[in-house]
Amino acid sequence: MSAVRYDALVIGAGFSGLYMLHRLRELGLSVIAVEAGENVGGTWLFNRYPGARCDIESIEYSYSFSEEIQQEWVWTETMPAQPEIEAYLNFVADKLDLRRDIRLNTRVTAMAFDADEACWHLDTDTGARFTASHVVAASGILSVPLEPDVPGMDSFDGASLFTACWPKAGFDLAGKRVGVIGTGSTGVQLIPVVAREAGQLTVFQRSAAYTLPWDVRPLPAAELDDLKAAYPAIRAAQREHPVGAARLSAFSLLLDMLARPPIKSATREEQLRAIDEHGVMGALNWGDVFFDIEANRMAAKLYGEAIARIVKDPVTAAALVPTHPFGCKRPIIDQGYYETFNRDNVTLVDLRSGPIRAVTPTGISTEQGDHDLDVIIYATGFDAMTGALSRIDITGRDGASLRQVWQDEGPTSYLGLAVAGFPNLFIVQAPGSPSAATNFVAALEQHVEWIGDCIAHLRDQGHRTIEASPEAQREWIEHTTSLVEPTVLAHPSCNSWYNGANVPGKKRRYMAYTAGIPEYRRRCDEIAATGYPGFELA
Ligand code: N01
Repeated sequence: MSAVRYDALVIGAGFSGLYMLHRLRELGLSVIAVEAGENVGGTWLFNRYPGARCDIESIEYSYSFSEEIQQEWVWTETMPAQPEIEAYLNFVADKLDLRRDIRLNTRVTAMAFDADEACWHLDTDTGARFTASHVVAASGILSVPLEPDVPGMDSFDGASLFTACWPKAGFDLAGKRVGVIGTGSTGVQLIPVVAREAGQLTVFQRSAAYTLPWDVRPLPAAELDDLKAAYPAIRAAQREHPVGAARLSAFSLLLDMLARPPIKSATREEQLRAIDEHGVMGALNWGDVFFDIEANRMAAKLYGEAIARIVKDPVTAAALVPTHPFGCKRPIIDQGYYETFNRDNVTLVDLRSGPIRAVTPTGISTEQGDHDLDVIIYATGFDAMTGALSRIDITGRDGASLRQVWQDEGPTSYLGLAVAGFPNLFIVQAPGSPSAATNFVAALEQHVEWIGDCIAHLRDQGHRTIEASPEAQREWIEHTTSLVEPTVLAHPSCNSWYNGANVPGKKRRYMAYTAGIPEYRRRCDEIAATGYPGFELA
């Protein structure tokens, strides 16, 4: 098939891709979005598992660029569940008439930069080929599920379900013996819901979670109307907030902790009063937990005491206490997670006392014993930040392979937006961007707008290419790394997808920019206003 040439091609039609397509179209460019899925929605299309929900308030986890959209769309809960976000993104796609420029069920498999023509040639799994002067990868930071490497997975006679590609029609778990592997954000959301439905639930936990209880409530129409009327102030506050969410969220909770007194100078009575009054939240709510590993361990111990007040079986309660520092993995909020372990039909298997040996035809065999199951649910995480683009064969200038660069140098970029050696390729929320440490929607809007302005500038000034310089890239990564060095995030016991530790062989580096979106925006804007230093424009 012959290639069609566009001014720009967007990879992905999730939250980032939809807005990028709209923005570029508004600039008068010919643009197409190519999406592997059967519909728009990205992560909010695939992660349809029971209990899937956002942990940021709907009125902040939504596009701010269109007054019409934010006034028309009706959120029904304070924190939106997956079906509502999927419906919202479909509404946006229709409202902005985006579908005519989206090619669904089409996965980009390879792309190569043509230096003579200053463009990218792209191949897809349908055989359709495209050529575009600019490519914007809006392929998501958590879009490639990580299948665990457990021997015998294929031998299981029951049903194997993966949270990140949950069946569209749902799955009836009623009365079944269900095993869940994984207790990250996904597992913690899923487990209470499955426990209510399944006959028997066995949770296989390798790392215990820190998770804070949270009430999600319906948003009455009158309250939503008030919020909509207050949108100018809400969006302005959000814009100035380091995590891009000024109202309460999992992230803002952590930020608020920084202003609290240190646990190290709290008396035992003060510590106990904290968990008397605020439960598990009170255990962690101290100003020194992010900077002092000893303080962090004290908080973890207190956290264990708070769990023991909820979970009745003392062995289960002890097994639920995390052994990694608080803050290393993403903050989690839950609806009734610990209470779930008081149910008669729920059993916790602490894999720290004996790991999984294999999946067998009848269930899961661990070093502690065997468990017969009808269904196994894998909630085992993602190859985050670099996973999606590493699975495309991307060849930049002089034959450079992006997959190889990230393998050799670790997850690198300039400004979390572009990688040296890959001209005219922008990445929405690449490693080194605020992304994973913030409200993703606020972060992506800033990126989409900056990228759109940059491409318009190139067009207006007659530049054919833009490319990050290796020096600027090195300095940027040194800067982002230095930001986490004084914190527990840099502690060797901190293992998470944020630093690639969950993927065997992935070079370890903390991948998010942690100085907050306003400071990040200031830096990006300054670069744009001063002729794009750190980039070569040709
Ligand atoms: O993935 P995770 P997730 N045997 O990597 C375990 C976003 N999100 O999908 O920690 C046994 O956090 C693994 O154990 P360990 C959010 O950004 C947001 O839960 O490696 N266990 C861990 O317990 C989040 O951070 C929302 O020891 C195995 C779990 O699987 C990100 O997505 C909701 C294993 C993976 O946890 C990812 O969360 C959901 C094995 N072989 C997700 N392999 C909200 O907005 C892995 N594990 C609320």
